[in-house]
Amino acid sequence: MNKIKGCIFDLDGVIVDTAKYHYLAWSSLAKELGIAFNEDDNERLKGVSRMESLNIILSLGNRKMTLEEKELLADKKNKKYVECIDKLKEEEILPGVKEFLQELRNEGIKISLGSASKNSRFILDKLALKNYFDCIIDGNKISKAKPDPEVFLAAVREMELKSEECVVFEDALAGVRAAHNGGMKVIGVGSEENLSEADIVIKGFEGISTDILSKL
Ligand code: B16
Ligand code: MG
Repeated sequence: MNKIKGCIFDLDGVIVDTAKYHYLAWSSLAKELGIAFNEDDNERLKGVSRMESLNIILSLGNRKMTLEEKELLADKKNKKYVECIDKLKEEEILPGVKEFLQELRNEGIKISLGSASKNSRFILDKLALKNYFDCIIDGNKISKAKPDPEVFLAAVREMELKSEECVVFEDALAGVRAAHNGGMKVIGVGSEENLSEADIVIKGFEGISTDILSKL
């Protein structure tokens, strides 16, 4: 196998736990709409785009809306979410992530973001992590949701590498499938149970060094 020359990171659930802030914002909107929405429902929104998340919530309440109404609601949710992430602190970077990114930089391995979030740059700024990234591919640059490989293929292209030279770090099954669909290796971040399709699964980055790349 080719030596790994590029690493692509999902954001939510891999670099920082923003799912809890998405949950706060979506539950406040769901409450306003009179739709019951709990943490289990929130699991279904991980890695899914903003509009698709809203569609899932509306379907939970058997509600139909026009595109215009949905756009207003999605904007409202995002305002609430941005209020929450405006307070994000560097301490919220998941354990071991910064050290791992630094090790990749030291070894000359390229780093890209591959996230569905349109707030990615804002979040990386808040966490003071932007300088680690050679490129940022996010929801503003892509239109197809994971498991479509569009987001990761764009990252590979921007890093000027080949898919087989890259590995994706993902916490969502749709993301694992997207990476495989694009011909990349995947390291799942989370539980073996949810991510068994990944090439390797790690619980998190604590104690993980770049040696893991040679195990792929
Ligand atoms: P935004 P990821 C995803 O981030 C989240 O997991 C998902 O819950 C969210 O709906 C999506 O970003 C869009 O986020 O509303 O900020 O554009 O896991 O792909 O990094
Ligand atoms: Mg994620």
